[in-house]
Amino acid sequence: NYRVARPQGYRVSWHANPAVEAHHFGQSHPMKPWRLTLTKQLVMAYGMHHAMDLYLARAATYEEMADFHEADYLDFLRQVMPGDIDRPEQSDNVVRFNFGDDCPIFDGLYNYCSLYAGGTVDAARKLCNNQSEIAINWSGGLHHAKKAEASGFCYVNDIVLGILQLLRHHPRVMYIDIDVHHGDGVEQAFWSTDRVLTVSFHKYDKDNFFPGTGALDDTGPSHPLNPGAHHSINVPLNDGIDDDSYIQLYHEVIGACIATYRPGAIVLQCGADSLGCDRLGCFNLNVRAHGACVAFTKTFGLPLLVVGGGGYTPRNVSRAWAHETSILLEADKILDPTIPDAVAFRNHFGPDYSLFPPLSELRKLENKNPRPYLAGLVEAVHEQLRYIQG
Ligand code: ZLV
Ligand code: CA
Ligand code: ZN
Repeated sequence: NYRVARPQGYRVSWHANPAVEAHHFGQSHPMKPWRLTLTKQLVMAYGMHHAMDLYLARAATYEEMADFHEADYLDFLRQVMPGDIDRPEQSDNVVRFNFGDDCPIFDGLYNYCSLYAGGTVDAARKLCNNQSEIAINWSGGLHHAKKAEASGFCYVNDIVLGILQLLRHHPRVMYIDIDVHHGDGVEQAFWSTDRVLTVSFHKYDKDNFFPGTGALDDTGPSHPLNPGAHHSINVPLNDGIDDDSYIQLYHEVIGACIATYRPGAIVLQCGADSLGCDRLGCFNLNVRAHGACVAFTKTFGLPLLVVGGGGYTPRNVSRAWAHETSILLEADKILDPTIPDAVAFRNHFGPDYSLFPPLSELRKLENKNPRPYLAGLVEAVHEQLRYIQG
């Protein structure tokens, strides 16, 4: 038992393939795979790579992706070319599979998808073999992809593929999603099973915020013969939620869910678009509060698969994910909050050069989540948990 041999903390593995970082969604598209380069530079400048097992992610195979995705869809994804978006003979499939402005067809698309998916599948397998206790893939977390449809910048649902691996070893897996958007693709994939409990915190506005699902009462198919009933937990929020409210809500909801459901493993999607100052988000969290969710999740000591997700202000995405890497390594207390002189692209972190810039003060945002509203959410979750067995 290496917990004795390594009193320092858990065995942490890092799964990445640098080829992912070089892909481009297009000039004006908010998704920038380059944010992964920035994250890696910070992690290395702090020397954190010395404290983890580093794995070069393989590309997921077609067959591995077909564990969730339909062959028709994967065939299209594999052969499609950038110009096809305007080719009449492809237009049926472009529409059917939802390619377009949110999900553009760019150079190397299939390579990009299979690499980020491979990282998550590898990470899940390391956890199953006991070769890792906490496995990280910041390039994964693409929670909107459906079995035969691209959606919201996501093409292959690496999270679903990772959970399917974990389900080979664990009777129950819990999925937690702190991206500002609803984790609809993961929720839908496991809508009919009681072996996965999905919990998403997100901005909810049916008509004006993507994807428009994830209301408090969307709790799973309610038919009494369906085991998946009640196994989707949604925590719908309004603009401007602040650090203290979010952390308290997270502790209450996640603490209660884990106590009731008793999962064998946890998958945590750490979308960084829930930070203040995100280009697409509307919450008001600082890096430390986002990290506090990761820290709390880790306290349960369960096998933990950590993935990225959204995050559209690259300098802050990389700060959050570097900080969260340090939390998982139990090195957060010893990192200098001033970003090391030697970091590549250091100019991106000015003028403060801090890991913890005052994001919540940079853009004045009213917190439209009054205390009684949040208390009502917690109460509703407790009520829902009465239907769930661990
Ligand atoms: O962070 O998009 O609102 C995980 C994640 O959760 C929409 N899409 C849909 C509904 C109508 N469309 C808008 C089409 C716009 C296409 C291009 C943008 C371009 C520039 C700036 C912002 C956007 C954009 N798109 C903002 N929000 C959207 C959403 C998709 C959000 C996906 C979040 C993904 C990675
Ligand atoms: Ca979410
Ligand atoms: Zn998002």
